[in-house]
Formats: sequence, structure tokens, C-alpha cells
Amino acid sequence: MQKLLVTGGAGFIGSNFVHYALANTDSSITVLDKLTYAGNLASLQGLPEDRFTFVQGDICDNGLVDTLVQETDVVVHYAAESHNDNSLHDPRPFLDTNIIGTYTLIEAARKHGKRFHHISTDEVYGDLELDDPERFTESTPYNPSSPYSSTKAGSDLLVRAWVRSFGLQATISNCSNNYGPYQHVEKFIPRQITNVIDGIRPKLYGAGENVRDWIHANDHSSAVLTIIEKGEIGQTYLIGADGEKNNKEVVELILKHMGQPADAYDQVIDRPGHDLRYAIDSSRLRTELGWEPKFSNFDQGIEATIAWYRENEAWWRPQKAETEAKYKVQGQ
Ligand code: NAD
Ligand code: TDX
Repeated sequence: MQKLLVTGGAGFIGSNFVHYALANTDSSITVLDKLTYAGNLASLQGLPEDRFTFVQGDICDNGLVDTLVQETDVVVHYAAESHNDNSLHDPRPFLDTNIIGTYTLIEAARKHGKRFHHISTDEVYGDLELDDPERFTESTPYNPSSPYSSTKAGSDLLVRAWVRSFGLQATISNCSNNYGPYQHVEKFIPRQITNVIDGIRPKLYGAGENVRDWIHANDHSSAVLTIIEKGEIGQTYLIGADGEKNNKEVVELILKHMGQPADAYDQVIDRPGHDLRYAIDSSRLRTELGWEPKFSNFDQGIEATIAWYRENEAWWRPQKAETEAKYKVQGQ
């Protein structure tokens, strides 16, 4: 039985991974999470008690990190400040958690000779033109746009340097935009679903032409497990499910499934520096490690996600008013 230390396991993708890994492997999991505004213990209910432990703490805390890493077999590092809009207004926590936190973890993993998997994003590659026939690959040059994506790029480069200079036993994955249950209402899809539930019109930044490459969180989790099991040390793997959609199409789909007219949304102030398009070529992961996504029907995935937010209002309601108040100040 493998022991996993999952950082950021009370967040959106981390909690989905914890549920997925406990259901699909015999691993035991310790979650290390600071419980920032984005962490929620309610996302970790109903897990097998004999295989799951929660520790509240900061990945920048050397002593705590050292102890937990020493006790584990594999570190799976999800913890991050993750929201682009927040990074434009207050970048400092992004530097602390994404850079210093990652540094603290890889130092401990190096000291104790532990396997390390670093979770990152396709945003490190910058953006593509709408009509660019190329998609991001593992050899696309780094060109991040926002404080968030530049700190993620910095953390990736630290991991790469620790592999090369110190022999850290690490792999990296860069995934496209995730959707599914347990996503904070500040993010695009849950924000619009919960807006419609509350009788508020969805808010589209600019004309809604920006394209994101959507993947279900469970497909991200299966890809990460595949890389931990079969990935080559020192390699980067891009994770994506060929799910390109522009934001207007996504809002129209949400409106359709929630019984609203297709044009019942507002256009609001655009995000400064807003990346135009992300698109992932995940051929390496598919051909070298044999991974395939399973949730390829986005229409059904959105329907299921809407149902989840309808059925789990108690999970998101406490964050909703504060999140919308913040957007209102920004004119969004
Ligand atoms: P999230 O904001 O929902 O969750 C982040 C979690 O990390 C929270 O539980 C928070 O409490 C915890 N955390 C933050 N700072 C911490 C610290 N200093 N110490 C310990 N815990 C801390 O984020 P998410 O959307 O689930 O993203 C998880 C990871 O996946 C991030 O590394 C992100 O860059 C990456 N990623 C996200 C997406 C996406 O679409 N959301 C896509 C690709 C990659
Ligand atoms: O209200 C909104 N209206 C809107 O049009 C919000 C919140 C967003 N948007 C747009 C901005 C983006 O083009 O929707 C798109 C998606 O926005 P976010 O949910 O903020 O995601 P994004 O900025 O694309 O980043 C996400 O994917 C990559 C995650 O938040 C990152 O953590 C991940 O690295």
C-alpha cells in the first residue's frame, strides 16, 4: 500500500483527486492543506477513515513539511493560489505559496529521497491565436502572462532544476482547465451556474471569444495516477481532453440546461492581459503512458455539474455573497 501526501487536497482538483485515488487504488492519503479561502473540509467528507488523514498546515512550514514528507512514499503537490483574477489584485500570496511553498516541498523530497509529482497548468505556455493550428506540447517555450501563471511557471522551473542538479525523483504535469464538483464559485463555470440559481445573469468577460480547453477533474485525476505509476522521472506530461470551447459557448450551454434564453447574460469588463486561447496536445501521455480521458461528453458533463451545484447548495452558499461582492468592486 502506497502512502501519498497530497498538498492542497481540500481544494477543487486536490479533493477530486483524493476521492478518485481512494476509490480506485489501495493507497492511503494524508492531505496537507492550509484551508485558505479556497480550501473546504466539506469537500473531504465520506472518505475511508483507515486510509485518510487530514493535516491543517502551510506548505511553507519547513518543520511540518519535513516531518510529513519523511513519513510518505509519494508527494502529490496540488496546493497553490490558483485564481488569475486574485493574482491581478494581490500577487504576494501567489509568490509565497506557489514559489516558496514548492521550494519547501522539493527540498524535503530531495532530503528524504521521495518521489514527487508537481501539478501545474497549461497557462505557463502563454496563449495561442484563435486560428493557430498548433496546440501546446511539452516543448512549447514558457511565456506566462499573469502573476498566477508566472508563479506556476517559476515553480515548474524549480522542480526541473532540482531534478537536474540534485537528482530529485520528480515528474511534472501541465493540465488544461478543469470542471466538475467542488470548484470554488469564484471560477467561471460554478460562478455562472450559481448566478443563474440566484437569479443573477451570467457575467462574460469581454465578448466571450476566449477559448479554454475543458477537462473533467476525474480525467485529470486518472492522468496524474498514470504518471505517478508509469511516468519517466524528469519528464513533463501535458494533460488535456480535446475540449476547446469559447466562453460564450459555455455560458450558452449553461443557460440552455438551466432553462434560460441563450442571450440571458451580461458582458462585463475584460480581465487585464486576458489569455486568448489555451489548447493542449496530450499525445505524449496517450502514446507513451496509454492514458485516455473518459468524460469526453462536455454537454453531459456540464449537466451533471449543474445538478451537483443544485444538490449541494450548502457546500457553496457560504462563499457566494463575498465572492460576488469582490467581483462587483472590480466591475465584473
Ligand atoms: P484551489 O484554489 O481550488 O485549491 C487550492 C488548495 O490549496 C486549497 O485547498 C488551499 O487551501 C490550498 N493552499 C493554498 N495555499 C496553501 C499553502 N500555503 N499551504 C497549504 N495549502 C495551501 O485550486 P485548484 O483549482 O484545485 O488547483 C489545484 C492545482 O491544480 C494548482 O496547483 C493549480 O495551479 C493546478 N491547476 C488547476 C487547473 C484548474 O483548472 N483549476 C488547471 C490546471 C492546473
Ligand atoms: O465571471 C467570469 N467570466 C468570464 O468570462 C470568470 C470568473 C471568468 N471568465 C472567463 C475568463 C477565462 O477566459 O472564463 C475563462 C475561465 O476563467 P477562470 O475560471 O478564472 O479560469 P482561467 O483563468 O482560465 O484559469 C483556470 O485554468 C487554468 C484555473 O483557474 C487555473 O488555476 C488553471 O491553471
